[in-house]
Amino acid sequence: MPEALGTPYHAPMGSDCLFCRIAAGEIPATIVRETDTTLAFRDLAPKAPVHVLVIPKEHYADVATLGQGDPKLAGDLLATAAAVAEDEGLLGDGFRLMFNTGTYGGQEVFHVHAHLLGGAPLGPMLA
Ligand code: D5M
Repeated sequence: MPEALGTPYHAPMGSDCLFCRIAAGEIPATIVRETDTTLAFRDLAPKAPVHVLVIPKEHYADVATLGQGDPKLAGDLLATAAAVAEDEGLLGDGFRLMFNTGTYGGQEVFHVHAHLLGGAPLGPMLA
């Protein structure tokens, strides 16, 4: 079995966390939207014509931890994702918003992030 989500193993904090460092401005990123609580920036290895990552500035390891720990902040993240989808012209044809979560979910960076993907037909999720 994988480690339980939200355990310290999955929660590098502060300067050990890549996305905390992006949120702090210590590592450059192509930022497309920022609010008081969230940040959206382009993925370094895009899997679609539009591929933006949306994070809370505060560190939560994964979406399970965020959703249970701060539902208001989870809502802020969704609102930012929707605003970016509108800015990127994705509302007409649609888009995919997904959270890889934990080991089985294929999560590689343990600071919760939504992948916003669009700009082309993405096909079925589980082909
Ligand atoms: O996805 C982690 C994602 O993070 C993956 O699509 C690459 C992206 N990534 C990694 N480093 C950076 C930087 N520095 N800028 C932008 N994007 C980055 P996961 O869901 O954890 O597998």
